[in-house]
Amino acid sequence: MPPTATATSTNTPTATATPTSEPEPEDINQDGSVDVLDVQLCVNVFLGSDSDPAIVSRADVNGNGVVNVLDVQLTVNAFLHGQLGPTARQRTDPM
Ligand SMILES: [Ca+2]
Ligand SMILES: [Ca+2]
Repeated sequence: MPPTATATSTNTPTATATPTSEPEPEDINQDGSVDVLDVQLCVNVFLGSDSDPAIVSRADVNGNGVVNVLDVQLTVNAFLHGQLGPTARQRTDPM
């Protein structure tokens, strides 16, 4: 009696990755990446220790006219997501 070969095909459609040409809104210093420096800038504006108009306007990440803890939270989230992003996107690789 030959063993029956069970072919399990787990073909998941891969989402087309759209290249992000525009800078992320959380990239407050506009150096091309959201990192701890952007978090620091947002916190500085929130605390009132940074009054540079260009920084202040960009620190308002959600664009509601004020820089508060929500903008800091968005920047922190973008920072953490950027760190976890590349690893999370490799989960569709077959083992
Ligand atoms: Ca940055
Ligand atoms: Ca805001």
